Amino acid sequence: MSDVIAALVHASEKAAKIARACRLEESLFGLLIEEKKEGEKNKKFVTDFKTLADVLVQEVIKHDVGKQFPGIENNIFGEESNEFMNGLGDKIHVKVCETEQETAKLLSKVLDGNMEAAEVLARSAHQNIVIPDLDTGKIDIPQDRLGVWVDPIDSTFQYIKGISDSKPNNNIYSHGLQCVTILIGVYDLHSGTPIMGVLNQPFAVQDPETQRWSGKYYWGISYGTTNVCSLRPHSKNGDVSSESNSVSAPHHLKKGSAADLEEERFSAVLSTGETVCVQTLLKGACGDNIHYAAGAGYKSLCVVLGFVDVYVFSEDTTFKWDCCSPHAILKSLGGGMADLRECLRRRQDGNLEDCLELVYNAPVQDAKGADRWANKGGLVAYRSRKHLDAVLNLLSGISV
Ligand code: 2IP
Ligand code: CA
Repeated sequence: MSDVIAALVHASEKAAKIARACRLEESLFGLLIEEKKEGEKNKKFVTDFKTLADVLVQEVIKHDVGKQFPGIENNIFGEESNEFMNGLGDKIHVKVCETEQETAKLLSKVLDGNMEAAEVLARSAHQNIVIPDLDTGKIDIPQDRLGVWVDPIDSTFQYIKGISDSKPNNNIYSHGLQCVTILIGVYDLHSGTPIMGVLNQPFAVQDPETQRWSGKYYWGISYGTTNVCSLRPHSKNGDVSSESNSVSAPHHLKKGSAADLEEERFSAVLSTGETVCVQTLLKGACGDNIHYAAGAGYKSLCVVLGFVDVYVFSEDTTFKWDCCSPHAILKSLGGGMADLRECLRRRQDGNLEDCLELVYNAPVQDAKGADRWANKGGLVAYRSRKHLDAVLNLLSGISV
């Protein structure tokens, strides 16, 4: 099964290349933007966008992973539908075809006959990519238990805006291309628990001379008693992961009255869409250690990398595809992603220990479109249980 994570990392790297290729060419990028249909709209944005890059990335992931593990493609789900409308009003189902030429021909229909652009995209969809060995060890997970959530491009808004000169504060980018992520999460179809995640940041570092972007990726597996994460085994060789590890060193606190107080303190990253009430409570507890950032995937990454202790969101505008991948990675690191409201409800009923983690196999009843897969109760992403408890203590009074 370690082959599955390698296939997912491989697919995410190809996806990242496509995402970068689409941004490189301004005119091409302009061509790719299309409004979402009513049922698919994330209600938070007045204007939300579906891009061909988004759809193509999702189809590439389906195609490549399905080719290696036949059957799995039927259990790969995502935010995007592959139906696309071109300028002439023709409905086209975007997919990766057998050959590069066939894919180019299909894409040219979406691009109103722009064969040059279609060929560039088809080339990136069919390109060969080599990734280093992942060093996962041997893990056996029955393939027919696996479901996959894909968010081909999270933070589409930042992707479309394309700001490249945003500056980080305490390692955290509040906006900009750095907040864009590609999320591939695997879960158990029966229990709904997350098992593996790949989180790819296609625009992680920009070369100041060439202006070219390079990406980073992170993965984790949490299955039974096995927990493996890219941030651990690779911590000594100076690669992506060791750099992230160096900033994520946990601070160990001594027990005692002052230390207990310290334990209540934590740092958090929030959405700018967070409610005033929750923001006020968190500001009171975290002081200056409150940050704001775009992208559900990117905020989760800030927790994965230890830039902050928690990502709290009390609203219902994140979805299963936003969370499955980072959730699996956090789980592999000893943390998780809890359903905020359900945890608070259980506490109010006197069950202090009983927390509900997000699950990925159950749609919201009576909901339609994207809302079927919304995280209705909000979320808390955390690396350590004590930080989850601190958040729940703090928010125990909000209405559930
Ligand atoms: C969005 C994206 C937004 C996020 C929202 C997600 O996904 O991650 O940035 O809002 O919850 O659903 P916020 O940045 O306020 O957390 P997408 O970009 O794929 O629509
Ligand atoms: Ca998303």
